[in-house]
Amino acid sequence: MAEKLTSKKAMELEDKYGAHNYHPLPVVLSKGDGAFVWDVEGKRYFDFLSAYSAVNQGHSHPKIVNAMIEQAKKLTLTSRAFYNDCLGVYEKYITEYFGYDKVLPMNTGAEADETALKLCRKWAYEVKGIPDNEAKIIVCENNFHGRTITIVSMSTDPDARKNFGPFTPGFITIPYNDIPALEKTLEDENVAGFLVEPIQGEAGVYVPDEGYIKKAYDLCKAKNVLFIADEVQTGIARTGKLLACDHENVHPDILILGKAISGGVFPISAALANNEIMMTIKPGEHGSTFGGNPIAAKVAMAALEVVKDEKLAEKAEELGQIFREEMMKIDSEMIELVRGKGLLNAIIIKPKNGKTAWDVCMKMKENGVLAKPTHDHIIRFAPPLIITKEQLMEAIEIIKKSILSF
Ligand code: IF1
Repeated sequence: MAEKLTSKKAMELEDKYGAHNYHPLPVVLSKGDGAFVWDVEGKRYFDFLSAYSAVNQGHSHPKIVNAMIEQAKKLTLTSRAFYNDCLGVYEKYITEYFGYDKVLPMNTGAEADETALKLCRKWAYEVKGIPDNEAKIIVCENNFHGRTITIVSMSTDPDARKNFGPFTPGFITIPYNDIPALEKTLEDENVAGFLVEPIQGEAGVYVPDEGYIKKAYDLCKAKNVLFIADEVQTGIARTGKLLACDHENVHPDILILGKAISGGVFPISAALANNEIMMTIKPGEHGSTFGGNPIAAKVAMAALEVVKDEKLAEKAEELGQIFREEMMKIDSEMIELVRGKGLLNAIIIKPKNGKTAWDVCMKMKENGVLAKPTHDHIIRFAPPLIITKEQLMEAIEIIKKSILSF
């Protein structure tokens, strides 16, 4: 009988045989259902990370899992060398769902961001008429768009860039939430696009001023520059609307989706755009082995259906307000700031007696809530959007107790 895998053994295996490209919280999960996950020893936790907002529909949502199982038994992968009976149906579904002419299906968020960058450059040369190899794309400081070398070429995070050079040229960095800086940079005739997160997730749930996204969009349109929204983390109902851009009625020229487009069941991402942009890519100019595979097509349709059927955006809006109100009531000098939108929230922790955000997360883990610090002093809270009000209140009590224990 193979020895039962303990948490300790599981962590040892990862340490010995896996790359050390993460420093996980010391908890080994083996089961997920709805807002909960269980560790190997059977202890239950509220999941307040949702795999960085990929599990918005809750762990192992039956409708999504069944869609995957049914399709997997029938046809898993054809590649795009041939047609199949799932992709076109999915493409119609998702383009009507978000209001675009076409979709380019990929797998990870980074691939969808790379696709958006390629579409923007292609459009720059073949539609806007920017001189060859002169196209520039504006990005924001403290952005996060993935881990490929071109994407970290846009990053301002030293840890993301150190010893990964040389970097891809053609990017201009401006401060986030700074309209004058954007206006000035748009004077450059060779600017083709502006790539921005409607809320900067990794930077610590940095919510820009009201109206920032709309003003940025308008400035881009006035200069025939593409407004490209990376909604990999903020999309799919997380911030209280289907898309974070919906809070300001902005319809991005290129929309980048990932994570919860699959409910965390399968790696699925997409770039959506209208024909003027999308048709600049011709057969053989871009693609991916798994992009738009039959399982992804069925899983994404089921996951998006759940968002509508279970009114996850409305729930995120309502429960998010309760969460922030309750966090602001906690009488602790460790809580410097509470910020967020919908159920994408964060608290900025001020260290106390040497205790940091990591210690708060370890205490919450002990008490049954899983969350993880980003940038040392910020704790992000992003539960699955299917969490009930009662469950949220129970988790809030645990968070309060944990913080007040210092
Ligand atoms: C990690 C956080 C990081 C993203 C946005 C694209 C991607 C992401 C706005 C790329 C991915 C993940 C990646 C994961 C941790 C998490 C993350 F912001 F969500 F917390 F890293 F910053 N655009 N975010 O947030 O999508 O290729 O990963 O599918 O890399 O550590 P991906």
